Amino acid sequence: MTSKLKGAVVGCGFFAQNHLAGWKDIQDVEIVAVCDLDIEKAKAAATKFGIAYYTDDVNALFATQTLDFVDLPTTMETHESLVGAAVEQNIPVIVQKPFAPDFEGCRRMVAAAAERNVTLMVHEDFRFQNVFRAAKKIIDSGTLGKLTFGRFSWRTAIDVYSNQPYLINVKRFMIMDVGIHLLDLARFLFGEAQGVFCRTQQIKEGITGEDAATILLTHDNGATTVLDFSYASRRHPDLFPQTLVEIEGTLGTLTIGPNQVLTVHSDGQSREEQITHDSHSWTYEPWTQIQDSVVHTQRHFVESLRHSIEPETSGRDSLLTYGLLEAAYLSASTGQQVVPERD
Ligand code: NAD
Ligand code: 89V
Repeated sequence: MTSKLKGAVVGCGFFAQNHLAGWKDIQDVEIVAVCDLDIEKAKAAATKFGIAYYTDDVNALFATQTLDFVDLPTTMETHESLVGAAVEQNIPVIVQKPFAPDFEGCRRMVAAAAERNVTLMVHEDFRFQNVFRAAKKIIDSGTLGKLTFGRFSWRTAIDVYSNQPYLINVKRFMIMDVGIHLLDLARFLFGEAQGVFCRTQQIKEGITGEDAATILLTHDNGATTVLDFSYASRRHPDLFPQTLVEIEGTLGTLTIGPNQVLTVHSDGQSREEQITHDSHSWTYEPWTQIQDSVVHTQRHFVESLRHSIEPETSGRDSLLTYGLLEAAYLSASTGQQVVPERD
């Protein structure tokens, strides 16, 4: 029997509630401490999740607790200093997306972790949804042949601003908040991309950044993917938070339709399966799919620590995703296709 990994959660806001609940579902992890600048939030989390230690000071946390890892479900402008503080103590880190407000910040965190050989993973959860793990297996089996085209579509009018009011005032909004998930998915399923074209739109009045975007990627393997996503799409039913997908290859097609119905057409035959998310006692609609993927992401982090392997969405790997994001913003502002930076 190996002993439980002892972790701390820094940041006890809106999305951290899912992290805290998720860690409870992982048998070989114990969250021993929580921290939030707002001591009331830290105290509430400690009470709700039965955690002995809470504080509003991350330095006190590191000074008093023996930790195997730290989880940072805070907003991006806090990541560099918090990651830096953990890495300085040689404590492995999992940090929420977006990784940092700019590419340089991402690079500095990756360099700091590499210098001390400390595991750094970005909590990028879409690729850990059951339906995308199933799609990846089918692609890797060769059933679709060589991939030629993909479309990833995420469109909703959910009121994101009530739970995450800071999104009203961010300059880089939709690509940072949701596009980043689709860029990671495109890399996960199609591999790296060498060309990025992007158009952004601001549809809702009174916000600072874009709330819709369309990105076209040219992949190294010759495939084209289109990523379209919007917080201003008034559809019925509203499928939040589902991603609809079409993937074409030389031998067949794969689609992910509403309610995670995955269909494969290949070799003159069609098969259809609903790939549901796992159920947990604490999840609720419409967030269940995302909440379930939080647990899968956390498990992957724990397995990476247990087996001393680099996580799929390590800080280093995530630089490739953030290179695409930077290229998308540059393309949107110049109207030109952009070659992404790769390191
Ligand atoms: P939030 O503002 O509700 O919570 C952040 C908390 O961190 C706040 O309570 C704040 O006081 C605390 N904090 C900030 N700096 C701190 C510090 N130095 N020490 C201790 N506590 C500190 O934010 P949120 O809406 O929960 O979002 C957090 C992150 O989660 C964002 O980056 C967001 O994009 C991401 N998110 C991801 C998903 C997903 O599906 N993966 C969904 C929603 C949000
Ligand atoms: O931050 C996020 O990832 C969220 C989402 C709704 C996509 O979970 O905004």
